[in-house]
Amino acid sequence: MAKKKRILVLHGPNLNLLGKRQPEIYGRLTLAEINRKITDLAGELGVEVEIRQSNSEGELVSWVQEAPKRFGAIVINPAAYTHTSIALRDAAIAAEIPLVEIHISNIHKREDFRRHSFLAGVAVGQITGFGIQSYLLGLRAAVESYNSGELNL
Ligand code: CA2
Repeated sequence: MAKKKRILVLHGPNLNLLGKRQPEIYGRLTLAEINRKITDLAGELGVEVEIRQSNSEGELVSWVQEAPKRFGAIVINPAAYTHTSIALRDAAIAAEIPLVEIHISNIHKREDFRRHSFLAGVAVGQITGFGIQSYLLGLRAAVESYNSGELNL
């Protein structure tokens, strides 16, 4: 039997607080509940997901760097590092596997500083503003990119 495709799902800083603060922006589901929905969809799509969260930029950079050894694509909500991290962008370029950037809120409808993403230019694409559905749409997009062999360059 063919080996299942593996996709790495990364949550950036403060997303461990989901469901506990600012529900008007980020919804009422906790991170564990969102992860469950991602895992359920992965099952339906016939792929395996590994899901991690970190508040540390360095840890996220290392995970993106190492991803190609075990995963065929990355779905990432870089959270605030979206707007600040050249290091994450450089790691994404080096990884050379499709990376899909997602956001729960629509970053283009919020403060000006959220409109710029350092990752968007090296991602396959950006999905923003669909609430927690953004993760599920992102997973679908990552599977499509993985299947079509598209690189994030
Ligand atoms: O909309 C998104 O998904 C963001 O990536 C979320 C980030 C924000 O900095 C980006 O501009 C857009 C913030 C994540 C913080 O998550 C919290 C969740 C609950 C309570 C407080 C923060």
